[in-house]
Amino acid sequence: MSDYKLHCFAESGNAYKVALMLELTGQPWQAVFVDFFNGQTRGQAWRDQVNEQGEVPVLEHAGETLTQSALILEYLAERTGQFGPRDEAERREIWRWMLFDNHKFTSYYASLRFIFCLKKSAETDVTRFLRERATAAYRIVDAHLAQTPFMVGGRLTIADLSLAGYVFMPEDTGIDLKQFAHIEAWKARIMAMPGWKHPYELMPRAAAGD
Ligand SMILES: N[C@@H](CCC(=O)N[C@@H](CS)C(=O)NCC(=O)O)C(=O)O
Repeated sequence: MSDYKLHCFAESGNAYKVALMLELTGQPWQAVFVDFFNGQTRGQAWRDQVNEQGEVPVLEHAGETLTQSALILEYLAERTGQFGPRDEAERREIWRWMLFDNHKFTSYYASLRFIFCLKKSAETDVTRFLRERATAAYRIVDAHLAQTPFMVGGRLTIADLSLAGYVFMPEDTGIDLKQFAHIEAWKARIMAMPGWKHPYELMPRAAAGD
């Protein structure tokens, strides 16, 4: 029996952060498919019974229901003893990058990808604004990674797993990701971790035609 149940869907980079953590730490886990594109997370039943914030990912474990990927990553680091901070200074540094990720790096990129690639919106001021903001956040992370192989403490931590949510997604957002050479090298280091899997391989998708 799986210890962990992760409510997720393949296209969710926020869920991928948690799925990859479970996979890299070798936890038995089970994916529960969320039909996001048909509005499941917007329904009252989902909000009443699963997550009042109306978001994926949701992790069920040992009678607890956890939401917010950064908090879930910290929970898993504490329970597995892997990829967490070694001291208080590292803990603060990890949270500093996870907050930056949630507010800017993931947030602008994921919104752009959703509107432009998945919803196939035309180019508008909104897509241009999101691309500019996402590019600025990528530039900041790229500059940090020019000095260190991983975000905090020179080794893979949950800060990297948080920032890595969307970087393996294949859709073309109109940002030339090859310009971020240090991010590309960091991605290769993450892909080399034993147990790494692509998000579309790790989490369930709606059946074709759904
Ligand atoms: N800060 C949240 C963001 C979660 C999030 O935005 N999830 C998306 C799917 S990838 C979602 O459920 N969005 C629904 C909505 O915003 O209405 C986290 O890191 O868990």
